[in-house]
Amino acid sequence: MSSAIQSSSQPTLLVTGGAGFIGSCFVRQRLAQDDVRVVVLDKLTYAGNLDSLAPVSDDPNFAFEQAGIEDAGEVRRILDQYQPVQIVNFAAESHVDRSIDGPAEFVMTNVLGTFYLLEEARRYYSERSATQQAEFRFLHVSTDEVYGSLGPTGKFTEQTKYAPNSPYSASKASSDHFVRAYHHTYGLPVLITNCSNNYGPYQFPEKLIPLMILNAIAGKPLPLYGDGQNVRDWLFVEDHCQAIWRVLQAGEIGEVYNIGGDAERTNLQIVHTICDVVEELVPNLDHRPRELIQFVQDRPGHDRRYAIDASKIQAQLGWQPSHDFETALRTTVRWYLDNSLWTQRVADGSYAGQRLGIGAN
Ligand code: NAD
Ligand code: TDX
Repeated sequence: MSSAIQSSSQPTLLVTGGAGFIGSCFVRQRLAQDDVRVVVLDKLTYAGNLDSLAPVSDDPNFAFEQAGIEDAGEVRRILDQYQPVQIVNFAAESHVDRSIDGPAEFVMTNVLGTFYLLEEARRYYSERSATQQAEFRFLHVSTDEVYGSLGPTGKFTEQTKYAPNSPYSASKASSDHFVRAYHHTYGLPVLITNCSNNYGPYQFPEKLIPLMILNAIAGKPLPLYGDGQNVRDWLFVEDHCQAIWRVLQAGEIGEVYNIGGDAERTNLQIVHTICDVVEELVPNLDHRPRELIQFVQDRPGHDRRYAIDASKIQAQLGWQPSHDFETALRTTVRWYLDNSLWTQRVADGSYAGQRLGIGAN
Protein backbone atom coordinates (compact mmCIF):
# COMPACT_ATOMS: atom_id res chain seq x y z
CA MET A 1 0.00 0.00 0.00
CA SER A 2 3.08 2.23 -0.01
CA SER A 3 2.52 4.93 -2.57
CA ALA A 4 4.15 8.22 -3.38
CA ILE A 5 2.03 11.29 -2.88
CA GLN A 6 2.39 13.64 -5.86
CA SER A 7 4.08 16.92 -5.02
CA SER A 8 1.72 19.82 -4.51
CA SER A 9 1.16 22.85 -2.35
CA GLN A 10 -0.99 20.96 0.14
CA PRO A 11 0.77 20.46 3.46
CA THR A 12 1.75 16.89 4.29
CA LEU A 13 1.32 15.45 7.79
CA LEU A 14 3.31 12.46 8.98
CA VAL A 15 1.08 10.44 11.33
CA THR A 16 2.80 7.66 13.26
CA GLY A 17 0.57 4.94 14.67
CA GLY A 18 -2.08 5.98 12.15
CA ALA A 19 -3.40 2.43 11.74
CA GLY A 20 -4.44 2.26 15.41
CA PHE A 21 -7.66 3.33 17.10
CA ILE A 22 -7.10 7.07 17.64
CA GLY A 23 -4.54 7.59 14.87
CA SER A 24 -6.84 6.13 12.21
CA CYS A 25 -9.66 8.38 13.40
CA PHE A 26 -7.35 11.38 13.09
CA VAL A 27 -6.37 10.32 9.54
CA ARG A 28 -9.96 9.70 8.40
CA GLN A 29 -11.02 13.02 9.94
CA ARG A 30 -8.22 15.07 8.36
CA LEU A 31 -8.72 13.63 4.88
CA ALA A 32 -12.47 14.24 5.14
CA GLN A 33 -12.29 17.75 6.58
CA ASP A 34 -9.01 19.41 5.61
CA ASP A 35 -6.97 20.15 2.52
CA VAL A 36 -3.97 18.10 3.59
CA ARG A 37 -2.00 15.06 2.56
CA VAL A 38 -1.39 12.35 5.11
CA VAL A 39 1.41 9.79 5.32
CA VAL A 40 0.89 7.07 7.91
CA LEU A 41 3.97 5.41 9.38
CA ASP A 42 2.88 2.34 11.34
CA LYS A 43 4.54 -0.93 12.34
CA LEU A 44 1.22 -2.81 12.14
CA THR A 45 1.47 -4.54 15.50
CA TYR A 46 -1.51 -6.57 16.73
CA ALA A 47 -3.22 -3.20 17.40
CA GLY A 48 -2.62 -1.68 13.97
CA ASN A 49 -4.96 -2.62 11.16
CA LEU A 50 -5.16 -1.45 7.59
CA ASP A 51 -8.89 -2.23 7.75
CA SER A 52 -9.21 0.87 9.94
CA LEU A 53 -7.77 2.92 7.07
CA ALA A 54 -9.88 1.24 4.37
CA PRO A 55 -12.20 4.29 4.09
CA VAL A 56 -9.22 6.41 2.90
CA SER A 57 -7.07 3.81 1.15
CA ASP A 58 -7.98 5.08 -2.34
CA ASP A 59 -7.65 8.74 -1.45
CA PRO A 60 -4.87 10.27 -3.59
CA ASN A 61 -3.88 12.39 -0.60
CA PHE A 62 -3.10 9.32 1.49
CA ALA A 63 0.01 7.11 1.67
CA PHE A 64 0.99 4.28 3.97
CA GLU A 65 4.45 3.10 5.04
CA GLN A 66 4.95 0.08 7.26
CA ALA A 67 7.83 0.85 9.64
CA GLY A 68 8.64 1.13 13.33
CA ILE A 69 9.33 4.54 14.87
CA GLU A 70 12.47 2.96 16.34
CA ASP A 71 13.78 2.19 12.84
CA ALA A 72 15.82 5.37 12.37
CA GLY A 73 16.82 4.51 8.80
CA GLU A 74 13.24 4.02 7.67
CA VAL A 75 12.03 7.10 9.54
CA ARG A 76 14.76 9.12 7.83
CA ARG A 77 13.84 7.79 4.40
CA ILE A 78 10.15 8.52 4.95
CA LEU A 79 10.81 12.06 6.20
CA ASP A 80 13.11 12.81 3.28
CA GLN A 81 10.76 11.26 0.73
CA TYR A 82 7.50 12.90 1.82
CA GLN A 83 8.83 16.14 3.36
CA PRO A 84 6.03 16.55 5.93
CA VAL A 85 5.39 19.99 7.42
CA GLN A 86 4.38 18.44 10.77
CA ILE A 87 4.60 15.14 12.66
CA VAL A 88 1.92 13.71 14.96
CA ASN A 89 3.12 10.80 17.09
CA PHE A 90 0.37 8.36 18.05
CA ALA A 91 2.59 5.25 17.78
CA ALA A 92 2.73 3.36 21.06
CA GLU A 93 2.00 0.20 22.90
CA SER A 94 -1.23 1.33 24.53
CA HIS A 95 -2.75 -1.39 26.73
CA VAL A 96 -2.06 -1.29 30.48
CA ASP A 97 -2.76 -5.02 31.02
CA ARG A 98 -0.25 -5.98 28.31
CA SER A 99 2.34 -3.71 29.97
CA ILE A 100 1.93 -5.76 33.16
CA ASP A 101 2.44 -9.05 31.30
CA GLY A 102 5.33 -7.78 29.15
CA PRO A 103 6.77 -4.34 29.90
CA ALA A 104 9.80 -4.65 27.57
CA GLU A 105 7.81 -3.89 24.41
CA PHE A 106 6.56 -0.71 26.07
CA VAL A 107 10.09 0.48 26.75
CA MET A 108 11.16 -0.42 23.20
CA THR A 109 8.38 1.46 21.43
CA ASN A 110 7.21 4.15 23.83
CA VAL A 111 10.61 5.17 25.23
CA LEU A 112 13.25 4.15 22.70
CA GLY A 113 10.96 4.48 19.69
CA THR A 114 9.97 8.02 20.66
CA PHE A 115 13.63 8.82 21.24
CA TYR A 116 14.69 7.65 17.75
CA LEU A 117 11.74 9.44 16.19
CA LEU A 118 12.77 12.63 17.99
CA GLU A 119 16.35 12.22 16.80
CA GLU A 120 15.21 11.94 13.19
CA ALA A 121 12.79 14.83 13.63
CA ARG A 122 15.64 16.95 15.01
CA ARG A 123 17.88 16.16 12.04
CA TYR A 124 15.03 16.80 9.59
CA TYR A 125 14.09 20.08 11.29
CA SER A 126 17.69 21.30 11.23
CA GLU A 127 17.74 20.86 7.44
CA ARG A 128 14.55 22.90 6.82
CA SER A 129 14.46 26.49 5.59
CA ALA A 130 13.50 29.22 8.07
CA THR A 131 9.96 29.30 6.62
CA GLN A 132 9.60 25.54 6.95
CA GLN A 133 10.99 25.62 10.48
CA ALA A 134 8.39 28.22 11.44
CA GLU A 135 5.62 25.83 10.37
CA PHE A 136 7.14 22.63 11.72
CA ARG A 137 5.57 20.95 14.78
CA PHE A 138 6.17 17.65 16.55
CA LEU A 139 2.96 16.82 18.40
CA HIS A 140 3.26 13.98 20.90
CA VAL A 141 0.01 12.28 21.88
CA SER A 142 0.04 11.21 25.50
CA THR A 143 -2.23 10.19 28.32
CA ASP A 144 -3.61 11.37 31.64
CA GLU A 145 -2.23 8.16 33.20
CA VAL A 146 1.18 9.85 33.57
CA TYR A 147 -0.30 11.84 36.48
CA GLY A 148 -1.06 8.72 38.54
CA SER A 149 -4.23 8.15 40.52
CA LEU A 150 -6.68 10.62 42.10
CA GLY A 151 -8.66 10.33 45.31
CA PRO A 152 -12.41 11.01 45.30
CA THR A 153 -11.95 14.73 44.47
CA GLY A 154 -9.76 16.94 42.29
CA LYS A 155 -8.68 16.80 38.65
CA PHE A 156 -5.41 16.57 36.74
CA THR A 157 -4.14 19.93 35.48
CA GLU A 158 -1.07 20.59 33.34
CA GLN A 159 0.73 21.39 36.61
CA THR A 160 -0.01 18.04 38.30
CA LYS A 161 3.25 16.25 39.00
CA TYR A 162 3.98 13.06 37.13
CA ALA A 163 3.41 9.88 39.18
CA PRO A 164 3.00 6.98 36.73
CA ASN A 165 1.96 3.69 38.32
CA SER A 166 1.97 1.08 35.52
CA PRO A 167 4.75 0.11 33.12
CA TYR A 168 2.55 1.62 30.37
CA SER A 169 2.19 4.99 32.08
CA ALA A 170 5.87 5.01 33.12
CA SER A 171 6.87 4.50 29.49
CA LYS A 172 4.52 7.26 28.32
CA ALA A 173 5.82 9.59 31.06
CA SER A 174 9.36 8.92 29.92
CA SER A 175 8.46 9.70 26.31
CA ASP A 176 6.78 12.96 27.39
CA HIS A 177 9.97 13.97 29.20
CA PHE A 178 12.10 13.29 26.12
CA VAL A 179 9.76 15.35 23.96
CA ARG A 180 9.91 18.22 26.44
CA ALA A 181 13.71 17.93 26.62
CA TYR A 182 14.07 18.11 22.83
CA HIS A 183 12.30 21.44 22.92
CA HIS A 184 14.29 22.89 25.79
CA THR A 185 17.66 21.54 24.66
CA TYR A 186 17.47 21.56 20.86
CA GLY A 187 14.66 24.01 20.16
CA LEU A 188 12.46 21.40 18.44
CA PRO A 189 8.96 22.94 18.19
CA VAL A 190 7.01 20.38 20.17
CA LEU A 191 3.52 20.13 21.63
CA ILE A 192 2.29 17.52 24.12
CA THR A 193 -1.31 16.50 24.71
CA ASN A 194 -2.44 14.40 27.69
CA CYS A 195 -5.87 12.93 27.15
CA SER A 196 -8.31 10.87 29.19
CA ASN A 197 -9.80 7.49 28.18
CA ASN A 198 -11.11 7.37 24.60
CA TYR A 199 -13.95 5.28 23.21
CA GLY A 200 -15.54 4.95 19.80
CA PRO A 201 -15.47 2.90 16.58
CA TYR A 202 -12.35 0.92 15.58
CA GLN A 203 -11.04 0.40 19.14
CA PHE A 204 -9.22 -2.89 19.60
CA PRO A 205 -11.49 -5.15 21.66
CA GLU A 206 -9.06 -5.65 24.54
CA LYS A 207 -10.09 -2.28 26.04
CA LEU A 208 -13.00 -1.99 28.48
CA ILE A 209 -15.73 -0.54 26.25
CA PRO A 210 -15.37 -2.65 23.06
CA LEU A 211 -14.70 -5.81 25.10
CA MET A 212 -17.87 -5.31 27.11
CA ILE A 213 -19.93 -4.46 24.02
CA LEU A 214 -18.83 -7.58 22.15
CA ASN A 215 -19.19 -9.86 25.17
CA ALA A 216 -22.62 -8.44 26.01
CA ILE A 217 -23.75 -9.17 22.45
CA ALA A 218 -22.21 -12.67 22.43
CA GLY A 219 -23.48 -13.69 25.88
CA LYS A 220 -19.95 -14.00 27.30
CA PRO A 221 -18.91 -12.97 30.85
CA LEU A 222 -18.35 -9.25 31.53
CA PRO A 223 -15.24 -9.22 33.78
CA LEU A 224 -15.10 -6.17 36.06
CA TYR A 225 -11.77 -5.77 37.83
CA GLY A 226 -11.98 -5.44 41.63
CA ASP A 227 -15.15 -3.76 42.89
CA GLY A 228 -15.97 -2.04 39.58
CA GLN A 229 -15.81 1.37 41.29
CA ASN A 230 -12.66 2.65 39.55
CA VAL A 231 -13.43 5.87 37.71
CA ARG A 232 -12.32 6.92 34.24
CA ASP A 233 -13.09 10.20 32.43
CA TRP A 234 -14.36 9.28 28.97
CA LEU A 235 -13.97 11.19 25.70
CA PHE A 236 -15.34 10.25 22.27
CA VAL A 237 -12.40 9.61 19.95
CA GLU A 238 -13.58 12.13 17.34
CA ASP A 239 -13.53 14.90 19.95
CA HIS A 240 -9.99 13.91 20.93
CA CYS A 241 -8.85 14.09 17.30
CA GLN A 242 -10.43 17.52 16.80
CA ALA A 243 -8.59 18.68 19.93
CA ILE A 244 -5.26 17.40 18.60
CA TRP A 245 -5.87 19.19 15.30
CA ARG A 246 -6.66 22.42 17.16
CA VAL A 247 -3.46 22.11 19.24
CA LEU A 248 -1.44 21.41 16.10
CA GLN A 249 -2.76 24.55 14.46
CA ALA A 250 -2.93 26.99 17.35
CA GLY A 251 -1.08 25.52 20.33
CA GLU A 252 1.86 27.39 21.75
CA ILE A 253 5.20 25.69 21.08
CA GLY A 254 6.56 23.83 24.10
CA GLU A 255 3.18 23.79 25.86
CA VAL A 256 1.21 20.88 27.30
CA TYR A 257 -2.57 20.61 26.84
CA ASN A 258 -4.83 18.33 28.87
CA ILE A 259 -7.81 16.98 26.92
CA GLY A 260 -10.91 15.51 28.52
CA GLY A 261 -14.66 15.32 28.15
CA ASP A 262 -15.89 15.83 31.72
CA ALA A 263 -17.58 12.44 31.66
CA GLU A 264 -16.50 10.59 34.78
CA ARG A 265 -18.10 7.18 35.21
CA THR A 266 -17.33 4.15 37.34
CA ASN A 267 -16.56 1.01 35.36
CA LEU A 268 -19.75 -0.54 36.73
CA GLN A 269 -21.81 2.41 35.45
CA ILE A 270 -20.20 2.01 32.01
CA VAL A 271 -20.98 -1.68 31.86
CA HIS A 272 -24.56 -1.19 33.03
CA THR A 273 -25.10 1.40 30.30
CA ILE A 274 -23.58 -0.87 27.66
CA CYS A 275 -25.78 -3.77 28.80
CA ASP A 276 -28.91 -1.64 28.56
CA VAL A 277 -28.04 -0.25 25.12
CA VAL A 278 -27.21 -3.73 23.78
CA GLU A 279 -30.48 -5.07 25.13
CA GLU A 280 -32.35 -2.26 23.44
CA LEU A 281 -30.56 -2.42 20.08
CA VAL A 282 -30.40 -6.19 19.64
CA PRO A 283 -33.83 -7.75 19.27
CA ASN A 284 -34.44 -11.28 20.54
CA LEU A 285 -31.31 -11.60 22.70
CA ASP A 286 -31.40 -14.96 24.44
CA HIS A 287 -29.66 -13.58 27.54
CA ARG A 288 -29.85 -10.61 29.93
CA PRO A 289 -26.50 -8.76 29.54
CA ARG A 290 -26.48 -7.41 33.11
CA GLU A 291 -26.53 -11.02 34.38
CA LEU A 292 -23.20 -11.63 32.64
CA ILE A 293 -21.30 -9.22 34.94
CA GLN A 294 -18.60 -10.93 37.02
CA PHE A 295 -16.32 -9.26 39.55
CA VAL A 296 -12.84 -10.70 38.96
CA GLN A 297 -9.36 -10.37 40.40
CA ASP A 298 -8.24 -6.74 40.36
CA ARG A 299 -5.60 -5.34 38.00
CA PRO A 300 -2.25 -5.10 39.85
CA GLY A 301 -1.57 -1.45 40.71
CA HIS A 302 -5.02 -0.45 39.42
CA ASP A 303 -5.35 3.37 39.42
CA ARG A 304 -8.53 4.33 41.27
CA ARG A 305 -9.65 7.49 39.53
CA TYR A 306 -8.71 9.74 36.61
CA ALA A 307 -10.31 13.12 35.86
CA ILE A 308 -9.09 15.84 33.52
CA ASP A 309 -9.29 19.59 33.99
CA ALA A 310 -9.49 20.71 30.36
CA SER A 311 -9.94 24.42 31.10
CA LYS A 312 -6.61 25.40 29.48
CA ILE A 313 -7.42 24.05 26.00
CA GLN A 314 -10.97 25.34 26.33
CA ALA A 315 -9.95 28.86 27.33
CA GLN A 316 -6.81 29.26 25.22
CA LEU A 317 -7.73 27.34 22.06
CA GLY A 318 -11.52 27.37 22.19
CA TRP A 319 -11.87 23.59 21.98
CA GLN A 320 -14.95 21.87 23.41
CA PRO A 321 -16.12 18.29 23.02
CA SER A 322 -19.16 18.10 20.79
CA HIS A 323 -20.46 14.64 21.73
CA ASP A 324 -22.21 13.74 24.96
CA PHE A 325 -21.27 10.43 26.53
CA GLU A 326 -24.54 8.50 26.39
CA THR A 327 -25.27 9.41 22.74
CA ALA A 328 -21.75 8.65 21.52
CA LEU A 329 -21.69 5.38 23.47
CA ARG A 330 -24.87 4.35 21.62
CA THR A 331 -23.20 5.29 18.33
CA THR A 332 -20.27 3.10 19.37
CA VAL A 333 -22.44 0.09 20.26
CA ARG A 334 -24.26 0.45 16.94
CA TRP A 335 -20.92 0.62 15.09
CA TYR A 336 -19.74 -2.67 16.64
CA LEU A 337 -23.07 -4.27 15.76
CA ASP A 338 -22.74 -3.11 12.15
CA ASN A 339 -19.04 -3.95 11.75
CA SER A 340 -18.58 -7.50 12.99
CA LEU A 341 -16.32 -8.21 10.01
CA TRP A 342 -13.84 -5.57 11.24
CA THR A 343 -13.84 -7.16 14.68
CA GLN A 344 -13.29 -10.65 13.28
CA ARG A 345 -10.44 -9.47 11.10
CA VAL A 346 -8.57 -7.48 13.76
CA ALA A 347 -8.96 -10.16 16.41
CA ASP A 348 -8.19 -13.19 14.27
CA GLY A 349 -4.61 -13.35 15.55
CA SER A 350 -3.44 -14.15 19.06
CA TYR A 351 -6.06 -12.17 20.98
CA ALA A 352 -9.44 -13.80 21.51
CA GLY A 353 -10.79 -11.83 24.45
CA GLN A 354 -8.81 -13.62 27.18
CA ARG A 355 -7.90 -11.92 30.48
CA LEU A 356 -4.62 -10.00 30.27
CA GLY A 357 -2.49 -8.43 33.01
CA ILE A 358 -2.42 -11.14 35.67
CA GLY A 359 0.29 -13.32 34.13
CA ALA A 360 -2.32 -15.89 33.14
CA ASN A 361 -1.34 -16.29 29.49
P1 NAD B 1 -3.62 1.57 19.58
O1 NAD B 1 -2.93 0.51 20.37
O2 NAD B 1 -5.00 1.34 19.08
O3 NAD B 1 -2.72 1.93 18.30
C1 NAD B 1 -1.34 2.06 18.35
C2 NAD B 1 -0.80 2.07 16.93
O4 NAD B 1 0.62 2.24 16.98
C3 NAD B 1 -1.06 0.78 16.16
O5 NAD B 1 -1.47 1.08 14.86
C4 NAD B 1 0.30 0.10 16.15
O6 NAD B 1 0.51 -0.74 15.02
C5 NAD B 1 1.24 1.28 16.14
N1 NAD B 1 2.55 0.98 16.68
C6 NAD B 1 2.85 0.28 17.81
N2 NAD B 1 4.19 0.21 17.97
C7 NAD B 1 4.74 0.89 16.92
C8 NAD B 1 6.07 1.19 16.54
N3 NAD B 1 7.11 0.74 17.25
N4 NAD B 1 6.27 1.92 15.43
C9 NAD B 1 5.22 2.35 14.69
N5 NAD B 1 3.96 2.07 14.99
C10 NAD B 1 3.71 1.36 16.11
O7 NAD B 1 -3.52 2.86 20.48
P2 NAD B 1 -4.54 4.10 20.59
O8 NAD B 1 -5.54 3.80 21.63
O9 NAD B 1 -4.96 4.52 19.24
O10 NAD B 1 -3.55 5.20 21.21
C11 NAD B 1 -2.81 6.08 20.37
C12 NAD B 1 -1.97 7.00 21.23
O11 NAD B 1 -2.84 7.75 22.10
C13 NAD B 1 -0.99 6.26 22.14
O12 NAD B 1 0.21 7.01 22.18
C14 NAD B 1 -1.68 6.27 23.51
O13 NAD B 1 -0.72 6.26 24.55
C15 NAD B 1 -2.43 7.58 23.45
N6 NAD B 1 -3.64 7.64 24.27
C16 NAD B 1 -4.59 6.67 24.18
C17 NAD B 1 -5.77 6.79 24.92
C18 NAD B 1 -6.87 5.75 24.85
O14 NAD B 1 -7.83 5.83 25.60
N7 NAD B 1 -6.81 4.78 23.94
C19 NAD B 1 -5.96 7.90 25.75
C20 NAD B 1 -4.94 8.87 25.83
C21 NAD B 1 -3.80 8.73 25.06
O1 TDX C 1 -11.94 -6.39 31.18
C1 TDX C 1 -11.74 -5.30 31.76
N1 TDX C 1 -12.36 -5.06 32.96
C2 TDX C 1 -12.17 -3.93 33.68
O2 TDX C 1 -12.76 -3.77 34.76
C3 TDX C 1 -10.88 -4.28 31.23
C4 TDX C 1 -10.18 -4.49 29.91
C5 TDX C 1 -10.72 -3.12 31.96
N2 TDX C 1 -11.33 -2.94 33.15
C6 TDX C 1 -11.16 -1.68 33.89
C7 TDX C 1 -9.74 -1.24 34.11
C8 TDX C 1 -9.86 0.27 34.09
O3 TDX C 1 -10.25 0.75 35.37
O4 TDX C 1 -11.75 -0.68 33.07
C9 TDX C 1 -11.00 0.54 33.11
C10 TDX C 1 -10.54 0.89 31.71
O5 TDX C 1 -9.58 -0.08 31.33
P1 TDX C 1 -8.81 -0.02 29.91
O6 TDX C 1 -9.82 -0.01 28.82
O7 TDX C 1 -7.78 -1.08 29.92
O8 TDX C 1 -8.19 1.45 29.95
P2 TDX C 1 -7.16 2.16 30.96
O9 TDX C 1 -6.36 1.18 31.71
O10 TDX C 1 -7.94 3.16 31.76
O11 TDX C 1 -6.21 2.91 29.90
C11 TDX C 1 -6.80 3.57 28.74
O12 TDX C 1 -6.91 4.94 28.96
C12 TDX C 1 -5.74 5.71 28.94
C13 TDX C 1 -5.99 3.29 27.48
O13 TDX C 1 -5.86 1.89 27.30
C14 TDX C 1 -4.67 3.96 27.51
O14 TDX C 1 -3.98 3.78 26.28
C15 TDX C 1 -4.87 5.43 27.73
O15 TDX C 1 -3.64 6.08 27.87
